[in-house]
Amino acid sequence: MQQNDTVTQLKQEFLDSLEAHFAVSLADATDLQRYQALAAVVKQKIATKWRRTKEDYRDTGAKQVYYFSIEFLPGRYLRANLLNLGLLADTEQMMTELDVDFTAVMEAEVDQGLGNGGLGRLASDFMDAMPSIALVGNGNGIRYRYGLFRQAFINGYQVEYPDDWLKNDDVWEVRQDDEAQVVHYGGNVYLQDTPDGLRPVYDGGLDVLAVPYDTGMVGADNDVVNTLRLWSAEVPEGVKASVSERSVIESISGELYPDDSNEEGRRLRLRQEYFFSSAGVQNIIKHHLADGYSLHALPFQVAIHINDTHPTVVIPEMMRILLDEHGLGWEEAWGITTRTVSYTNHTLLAEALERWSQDLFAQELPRLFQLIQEIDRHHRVSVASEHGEDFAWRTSPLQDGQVHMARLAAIGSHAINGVAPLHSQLLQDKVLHDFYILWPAKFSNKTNGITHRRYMHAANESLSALIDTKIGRDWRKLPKDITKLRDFNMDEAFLRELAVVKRQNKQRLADWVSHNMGIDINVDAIFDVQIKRLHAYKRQLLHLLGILTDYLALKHDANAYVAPRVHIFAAKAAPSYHYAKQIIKVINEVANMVNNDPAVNDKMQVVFLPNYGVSLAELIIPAADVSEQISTAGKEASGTSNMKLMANGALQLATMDGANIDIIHAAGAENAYAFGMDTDTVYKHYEQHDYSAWDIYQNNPKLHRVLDALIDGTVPNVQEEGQAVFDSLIRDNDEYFVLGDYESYVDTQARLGQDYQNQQAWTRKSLANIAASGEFSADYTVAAYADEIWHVPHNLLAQQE
Ligand code: 26W
Repeated sequence: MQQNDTVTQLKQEFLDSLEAHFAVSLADATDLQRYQALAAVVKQKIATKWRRTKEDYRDTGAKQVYYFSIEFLPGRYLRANLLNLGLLADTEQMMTELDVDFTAVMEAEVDQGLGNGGLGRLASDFMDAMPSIALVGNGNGIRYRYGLFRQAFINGYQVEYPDDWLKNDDVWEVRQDDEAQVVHYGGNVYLQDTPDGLRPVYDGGLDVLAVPYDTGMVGADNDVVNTLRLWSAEVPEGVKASVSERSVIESISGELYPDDSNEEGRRLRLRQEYFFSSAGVQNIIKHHLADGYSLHALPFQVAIHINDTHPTVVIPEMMRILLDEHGLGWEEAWGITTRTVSYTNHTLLAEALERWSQDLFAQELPRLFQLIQEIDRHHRVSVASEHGEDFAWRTSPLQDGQVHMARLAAIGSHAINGVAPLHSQLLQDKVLHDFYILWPAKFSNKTNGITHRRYMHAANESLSALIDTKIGRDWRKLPKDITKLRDFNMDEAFLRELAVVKRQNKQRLADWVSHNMGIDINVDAIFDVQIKRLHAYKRQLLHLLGILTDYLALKHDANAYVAPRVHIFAAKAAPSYHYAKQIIKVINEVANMVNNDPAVNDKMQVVFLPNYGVSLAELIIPAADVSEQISTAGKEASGTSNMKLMANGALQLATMDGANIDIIHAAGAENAYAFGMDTDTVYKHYEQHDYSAWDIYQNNPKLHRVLDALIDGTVPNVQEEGQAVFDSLIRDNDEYFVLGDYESYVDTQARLGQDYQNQQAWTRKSLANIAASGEFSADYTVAAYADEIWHVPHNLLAQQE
């Protein structure tokens, strides 16, 4: 069909849909109605491919991958779906012809935020990559009634509001009542001798109905549409539940656990973990048997991947189903389970490794607890003879009154991976070293990836179009082909065009900031960006100390040179993470101070954009000049904003941590700004206890002055918070070595500021980053999981014109 015909047809479908759904004309329709009407048209186009994909999977008996994740962070679907359907340009043209503000229409869609940060967004990037490389893979998670809280600042303090994302209904989901599963909690369980062996008898407890809502995951330029299945908790039909019993049940899918920090677990969280794990596994096995396969064929037909340890109860749940419901023996059930399940670790922070109190666990999931005791016993017996009692004890899932989920995941799966080379190495050498001794072949690395489609092709259309003019469109299907761009790094006209695109994106962000925050930022300045969850180890504080350093220099030293910068922060702090919230307050007060000081604010501005999420990321990332990735070395498993920012031409200011290392390697060290202690140095300090924040403070007058500014009234309105920051750095000896990396950070920033003044040389470095970003495509990441862990076919070239 000619493009014009497509546009004409789309227009008709859109106008018809508006009338059918809302009985309005285009002129009278609100943006929300326009969005919903257009989404309905798009959903229809997805539906046919979706039905065919499902039928095809069933008819061919293809092996299915199920990605179990307690978080998915899809953001908005409309633009991404249009892009993948090949209809984005036509829709834009249609909207222009209709004189409709398409951006406003897209912004009427709620940003679906059923995740905290990197882990959840990675899951959604994988949901985009799987169908795009024709991989048979589905998501399995929770349909939280409320997503991650919406963040606002009042007086510089974070306040949290509920994220009522279903207020206008979700256009994309389909409720599947006939697929509902019952999930059982609590009560007592006894083992009874029957002719078939020991069988559990349940007494009391709580039955919860898990109802799935499915959303089509649209492949890019192909006919594949996979399924993301999110479960919602309801009272089972026929059960008479009081109002309070009803709310206990519904709370299981009530809200996302808003914490990816080191906070203690809660009963509800455990219930959530079991909820989607049990519903998912029950449903998978039900279909497997209905399709005529034997349970022994499960590992050949199904791969269950657990995204961090939150779905680890999948392991004892599978054992329960195989043993109790189907009468298999322990060894055969264990073989089937471990060959089906694989596990990715996403954190090196000891306090973030999940552990549950055994008492709580046994109360909530009594049968699973028995099975974990049995897993524990088998493990000890098989390990102790060769490795000794102490080793067996150290690696046991049950120890010190707790259930150790990472141990259970490592024992009960056939593959364990980290998410960047350094992280995977540290897992082997430190965090999971004992398990590496036991089963070295289980371990591998799968470096994270991102979807260029959302973060580049859709969010930065002008950059993508400019690249097309140089190297054609093949790179959009094979992201590594973007290296061809390197041939143009001496093409001065092209470098100028790249700079123009960057400037337009900066202007777009500046307009947003002006409109939403009332601050006019300088688009000629360096846009220095740090966007990620607020956490001590990510060291937003180091960035802040750098800002204060520049500020004090400009105030007190007439000869100071500071390259003009706009410092851009966006971050949510876990509601219970008091220290992170104090840091937010301090950053906001420093921002106020700087932005309202005419003596400095032609040289520096600081903006903290509220309510960071996927949509805001799509706006900020194309506008970034500098990507701050400054975690303490050895703490950030991978990072993924680092990849998104490099793909959009930002240069990294980075520690040698996580995937920063690989990004610097890919782009070339001369095209990035590495600084700070490496992992070995950090570990040595921890081991030798020889780090003294006090000494650094005493011996560095510049730093001394900066830290004092937090407590001597220089920064206004932060009496308590400034003191808290000061105390954590000095009195508590700076757990994350902020002061240890300070000098190196400040020097590197100064060098970067100088370099930026040569626009052409800077743009050339920017180009080097863009051109090296292809290898960080999630398409390759997922393909590697498929080849080496899931053993399912895929086709990286499944995207045809
Ligand atoms: C107990 C609460 C909780 C919830 C989530 C603890 C820990 C988590 C996750 C494991 C935290 C997380 O999102 N990790 C991030 O995963 C990304 C994707 O692999 C990595 O890029 C980030 O480096 C890592 O911090």
